[in-house]
This record gives sequence, structure tokens and C-alpha cells, in this order.
Amino acid sequence: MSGDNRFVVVANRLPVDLHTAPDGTRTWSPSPGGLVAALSPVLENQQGCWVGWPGVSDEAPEPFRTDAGVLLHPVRLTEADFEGFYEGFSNASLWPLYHDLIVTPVYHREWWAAYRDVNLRFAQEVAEVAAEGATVWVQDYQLQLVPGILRQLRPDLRIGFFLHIPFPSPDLYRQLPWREEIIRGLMGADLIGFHLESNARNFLDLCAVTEGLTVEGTAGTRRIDAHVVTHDGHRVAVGAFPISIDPGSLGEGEEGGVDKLRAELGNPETVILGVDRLDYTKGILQRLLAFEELLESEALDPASTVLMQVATPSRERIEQYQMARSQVEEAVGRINGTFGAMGRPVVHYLHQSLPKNELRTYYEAADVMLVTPFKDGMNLVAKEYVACHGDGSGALVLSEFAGAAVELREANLCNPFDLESIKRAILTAVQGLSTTPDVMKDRMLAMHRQVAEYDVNRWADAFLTSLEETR
Ligand code: GDG
Repeated sequence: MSGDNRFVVVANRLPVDLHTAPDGTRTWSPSPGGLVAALSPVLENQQGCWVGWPGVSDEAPEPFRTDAGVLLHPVRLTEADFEGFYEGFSNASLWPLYHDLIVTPVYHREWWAAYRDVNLRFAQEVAEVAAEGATVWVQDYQLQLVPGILRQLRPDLRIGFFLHIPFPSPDLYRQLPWREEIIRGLMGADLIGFHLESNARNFLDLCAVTEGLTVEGTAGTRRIDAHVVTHDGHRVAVGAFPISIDPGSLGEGEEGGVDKLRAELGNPETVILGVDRLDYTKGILQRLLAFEELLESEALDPASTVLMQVATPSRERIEQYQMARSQVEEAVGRINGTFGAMGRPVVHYLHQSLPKNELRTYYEAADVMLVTPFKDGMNLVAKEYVACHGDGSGALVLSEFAGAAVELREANLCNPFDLESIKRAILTAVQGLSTTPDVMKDRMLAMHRQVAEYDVNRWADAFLTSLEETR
């Protein structure tokens, strides 16, 4: 059985939010995001459909069309599915493994069973809605078995897979009890995309070690050089497609918003900013410790410097996330207790999700942006900051271990495992803005050109063109 959708995106999360009015009336509304924005034109032009979980357990609204004509097709997950598949296997097994074991992954057989089961259901839903010969684009680590299952159910489909997080070295990956099953799942795709060439390499090396697969050459598509391997008689292209942002999605900055924000902060000379999901991979604690040491040594003056940290709530029921939050909040309290004054904290901390246009004002107001993950697939925050500084103002401190560091070479790079390195990068950025403003401006403008030119539409277009070329 097949549906009539020529282009299907399948992701763990459907781009919708549930709103409950004071009288209890509930409505689902499409939620904007980079991926949705990038894929909307294709989805709209091709009678597209998006398959995913609506974000609330034990219920799913009927499929509905957005105003732009995109069909949203909810997959229902029970509370138990959510715990085993999402919180368990996806976020307590795969997430730490794929981020180089920053915390120790936990492998439970029942979580794996839930992951397999939920992947099967996602694949079955896609198989029902996709038209004959349709293109299906599977997103991310939660759905790595979908390409393989889908190929069995619907060999007529053209299947792409994109991994939004890093892919670790085979030496680490080999500890996963179900490594062969995941490789087989991914190999159902016609094209597997990673952010970086190094991620693609790690995956291909793993296939060589565990399956004896060797790269047969490169398929010179128009957009990229993909590596080609054959698995069970099926040719698979593997390549790097660094994701980017939709500069337009940050909205318009509020008129006078930057001055207002800086005034609220007490008009400090230097505003430093961090914006992250509260995740242990993001290195929030380390950056606070580096900042604290710079205050202790008087390299930074608490009377003229503030750090704003926005830490968006994330995966709050998982123990490692609770620990990360306590450590961050303890450090914020300690730093303010030591270096703040009444009504004048040094660290302004929010554990909230802010509207996008407010975030834009924060980015614009920040002299120095701190992006210090231990490991990150790409890191869109770094690119968003750069996109908001088209006038060449500001400075970016960026971890060497963020995928974004491959493109944003002009940032102040640091090793997040080395506090001295983070401190050096922060100081170089703060001081550079006053001692060598022209150099700093040139560097920011070079990064801005990169982000403005290679935006998220280019990313989606490169992937989908390469996927078509595998036909
Ligand atoms: C994964 C990979 C890869 C943050 N706080 C607020 C808010 N945000 C938005 C940012 C940005 C997004 O969330 C975060 O994207 P990142 O790329 O920084 O990080 P992950 O969430 O870990 O994303 C990552 C990405 O997938 C894409 O492939 O780059 O490596 O881990 O857009 O602006 N947005 C709003 N309020 C907030 O408070 N509205």
C-alpha cells in the first residue's frame, strides 16, 4: 500500500507544539525551526509530508495540513515507548556514545527492544504515506533503523539519512552491543550524510572493521564527493554535508533592544554570552569555571564584565542532565556570591527557553560569545551569533570539538578540556576587541560571509540533489 506523498521527512519530533488555553482547549500549531524552514519549500512544492512524534505521550492528533500545505503525520508513542526509546536508548545509550563517552553510556536490552519497536512503527507509518518512488529523508540518531526497515517494506523508495550529531571512532563504537544492527539499519539508505568528513570516515572505518566493507571509490556528484560502499548488493553513498542556519529565522531585532538590554545589565563594558540546551556535552560548567578563575586572578573585572548564560531546559528526567544542571547552578551561585554585589550579579543565568527574536537581541548585545562544547555535531548557536554580527562587531570563542570549527576558522578556538585554553581564548577575545579592533572585525566579517553564503537552504539542497543523483 502506498500514499500520495512524493517527499517525506521523518524525524523523531514533529514540528508542532501543543497549546492549552486557560479554559482547557487544546490546539496544535506548527513550530518554526531551522530544519522546517529549510525543508518547507521542498515540502510545499512536492506535496510533502512530515512524519514524527507530536511531543506528548499517549496521544496523537489526526494528521493535519499546515497553512503552507505541508501534511503533518503524527506517530503515537506511549509513556513506556518514550522512556525506553527516547530517554533510554536514544539519550542515555547513543547520545553519550556518539559524543565520545563524555559520560558513560548505559546499555539496557529493554531500551534496545523499545528502540527497535519504535523504529519499526515509524518505518511502517512512512511506508503508508509515501507515494510510489517517493523520496524519504530520515533524520538523526533516534531513527537509525528506519532506512533498513523501509528498504524491506518499500524497495521503490529513494531513502536519505542525515545524522545531526557526531559519529565516533570505531574504537569507541565497537562497545555498542547492537552495532551490527545499527549499521545494517543505516545501510538501507541510498545516501548517508554527516556534518563532517571526519564523521563519514569514522563510519566507513567502522564498516570496514565490523563488516569488512571497503570503499569502492567516490561518486562525484554535482555537489559533493561521496564515498561509495556496497552492502548486501545495495550501493550506498556516504558524504559530508555541514548543516547551517536560516539567517531569516532569527527575526528582526527589536528597535533599541540592545541598548535596553545592556542598560538592564548595568551598562557593563563587556557582555559575554552563552546559549545552550542544558546538556553535559555543551561545556557550560567548564566555561563558568574559566570565567571564575579569570575573575579570581583579576584578569577580568566584575565591575565592568557580565556573563549571560541562557540554558534551555532539556531531557530533564535523565539523571546525567539533572547532575549537569546542579553543577552549573552551584557554580553560578558561587560566582555571584563571591564576585557580585546586591542587585548586580556577575553571571545572569536563565533556565528558560526564550523567543527567537529575544535571542537575537542577546546575540547582538554580546561582545563575546562562548561556545565551548566538549563535542558537538555542528553547533548552530555559533553560526547564529556570527549571522547577527554582519557589521563585524563581536568575537566568537569556539571549541575545537564543535563541528562548526571546521568552517569558522577565524574564531578564537579553544580546547574545552583545558581550562587554561578556555581562559586564554576568552581573554584574547575580550582584549582583542579593544587592542586590535580591525583584526577582530576582519575575522568576524570573514565568518559572516561564510554563514551568509552557505545557509541551511544550501545544505538541504546539496543533500537532496546528491540523493537524487544516486537514482
Ligand atoms: C543538534 C546537534 C547540530 C537554544 N536556546 C533557545 C533556542 N535555542 C536554539 C538555538 C539553536 C538550537 O536551539 C540549538 O542548536 P545547536 O546546533 O546549538 O545544538 P543541538 O540542540 O544540540 O542540535 C548540533 C544540530 O543538531 C543541527 O544539526 O548543530 O551539533 O547537537 O538554533 O538558537 N531557541 C529559542 N529559545 C531558546 O532559549 N527560541
